Amino acid sequence: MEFFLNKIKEGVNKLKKLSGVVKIITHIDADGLSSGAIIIKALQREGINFSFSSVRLIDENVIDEMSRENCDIFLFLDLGSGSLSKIDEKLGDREVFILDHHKLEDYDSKKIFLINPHKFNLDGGVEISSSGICYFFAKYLNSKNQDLAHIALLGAIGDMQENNGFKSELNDYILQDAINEGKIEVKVGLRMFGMQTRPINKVLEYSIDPYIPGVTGNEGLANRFIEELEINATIDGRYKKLVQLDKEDMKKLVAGIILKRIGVEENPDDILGSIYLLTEEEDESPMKDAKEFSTLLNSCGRMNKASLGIGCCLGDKKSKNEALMLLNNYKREIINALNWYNLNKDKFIEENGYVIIDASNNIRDTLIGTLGSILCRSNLYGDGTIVITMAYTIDGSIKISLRLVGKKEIDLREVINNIINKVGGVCGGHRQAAGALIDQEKEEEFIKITKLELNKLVLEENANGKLLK
Ligand SMILES: [Mn+2]
Repeated sequence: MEFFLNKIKEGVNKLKKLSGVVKIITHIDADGLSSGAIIIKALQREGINFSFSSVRLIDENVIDEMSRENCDIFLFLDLGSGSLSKIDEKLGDREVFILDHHKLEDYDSKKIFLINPHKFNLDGGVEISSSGICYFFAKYLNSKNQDLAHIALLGAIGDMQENNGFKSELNDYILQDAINEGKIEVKVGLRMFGMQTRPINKVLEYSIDPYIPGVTGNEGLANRFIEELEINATIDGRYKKLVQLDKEDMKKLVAGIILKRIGVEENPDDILGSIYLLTEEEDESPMKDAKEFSTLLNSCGRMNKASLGIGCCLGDKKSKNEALMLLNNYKREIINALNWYNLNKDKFIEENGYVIIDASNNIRDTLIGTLGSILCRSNLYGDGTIVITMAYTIDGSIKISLRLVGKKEIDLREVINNIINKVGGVCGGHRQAAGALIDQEKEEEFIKITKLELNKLVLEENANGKLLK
């Protein structure tokens, strides 16, 4: 860990000695936008000139575009580690910094200043996200930037590095900074998504982790469950939000959920956990609870409004208002995507161990991963099923996304890598969520090869006794 932090310090010292215009390139997810927000604020404080853009994915076109930019210094945030040789080739004449936690291309560049935890035997999937790296970078640049620690937590949470607490010294350190700065307050409460914003019945119906047997996934049963608890759950005939329940009712609810889980779930009382509240945000806003905030950031990115997300991170009022409106549009689009899925359910390729959902022009390409994630959490497919969703992009490519139902010893990044090696295209991601971009004329070929590869994988799994169902 010390070597890793020293590497970051070294990067800061190198940047300090350089002059010229900086170009920041970030990924569009919550971690990428948090990374961008931290670095933008830090550069502003130093009076360094910069421009900024955000991308879904690094490919040759993006790097080509960058090479035409009139900039001296490039900062790649939350991406770039998989494209070292290409970046080296096209941007070798400029100063390039990569602050990223994704898996590395096996390539040794002398020119790129790469800060990546995997190089230091740290697990970038769990121990630190890119916004965490950017936070340390900013803090070493100027100790004032300690007031940005909470933004790094949004990125870490967005990248699923929080699971009933952070599981690494690095993330715990950032959390402590955020608490010391008075920006974050940690409370123990129900580990449920939407405490601040959603009506109770919806929170219960959609609660997958923790799972509530006989309630999760069923609107009628969720409503009946609330009735049976005999709590004061409504105001003016409408369901309250969880934060509006009084203490006694909250206790009844917690007890009721535990009762439902006894005998069915492994740890029935494992429903309470840390909740991270942003002290400066208003109650019941989607930016109060860090989990909801990171979801909001993801929506901004997916709706091609990255700068709004960054504005929200930096506390800009106008961005916040616009982002709230955007969130509503986003929800509407997700519902449309789910409706499309339901109408076309019988048309998808569904085999033992996987399903391929090709939405072509019917769903925005940036929503395809979200659709996959929702389908994985909805009890529609068996544990271990690989859910592949695809959609056309505006520039003639196809965006592909891989998600997994439940937890399983499978590396989706490796799976897509194998396929893309045969089909052509670019890919990246993590063990539990991976993606790719291919040309539209490769659609048929991609599906054919994916089927072959996955059938092979399922056979191997079966032979190993790890039955995919
Ligand atoms: Mn990330």
